[in-house]
Amino acid sequence: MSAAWSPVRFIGSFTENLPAPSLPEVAFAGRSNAGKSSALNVLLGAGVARVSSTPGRTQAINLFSVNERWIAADLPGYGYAKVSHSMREQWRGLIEEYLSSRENVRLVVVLVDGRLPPQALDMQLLEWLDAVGRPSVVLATKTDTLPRSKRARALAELGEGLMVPEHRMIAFSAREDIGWEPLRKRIRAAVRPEAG
Ligand SMILES: Nc1nc2c(ncn2[C@@H]2O[C@H](COP(=O)(O)OP(=O)(O)OP(=O)(O)O)[C@@H](O)[C@H]2O)c(=O)[nH]1
Ligand SMILES: [Mg+2]
Repeated sequence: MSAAWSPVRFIGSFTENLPAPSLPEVAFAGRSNAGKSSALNVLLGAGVARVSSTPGRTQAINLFSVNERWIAADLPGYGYAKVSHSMREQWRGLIEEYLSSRENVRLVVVLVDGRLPPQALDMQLLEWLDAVGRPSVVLATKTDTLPRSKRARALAELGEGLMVPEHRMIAFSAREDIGWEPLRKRIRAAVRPEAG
């Protein structure tokens, strides 16, 4: 697929005391079931999604070194209805602390289910990222399920609903080669040494 993106090395699973910021970092966030594991599979290989779905690690921030050049941070999924209030608060604390204070985060990839109308929780996260000055892109997943003729319009409408400009929206599918190169390109640009 892309030799420059391997090897991928699991650094660890953290709810506190993250390793000191070093390489440029790209964070992946999204509602539960948005398609994060599937997208990480495409991008970085199956091992990443496997680690991230191991019980006990799903509520933590999982860090992976990619070719020792940048770090992928897999953030716990949000919006899962069965999670207790205190868990939700814990999640918010962990994520907010991470996203607001970790200085090496160059880009946040927010995955949203491209089949659904704009979701309040996604909007809140995106608005909050803007407010704290964190660059973000929206990865609209599962695009393969939409008729080809409707994809462009659907992406535009989702962007309008989320109030995210077109240049920060990427249509994506983990099943078909849709959006893979645009996503990689975006990440490459974000982690370039001179970009920081
Ligand atoms: N058609 C289609 N289905 C997808 C795609 N990506 C994910 N899915 C499906 O959507 C469901 C959730 O995908 P995951 O990748 O497990 O999503 P997740 O965000 O990691 O979900 P959790 O970790 O369980 O919160 C699964 O049934 C996937 O098969 C895609 O690009 N196209
Ligand atoms: Mg997952």
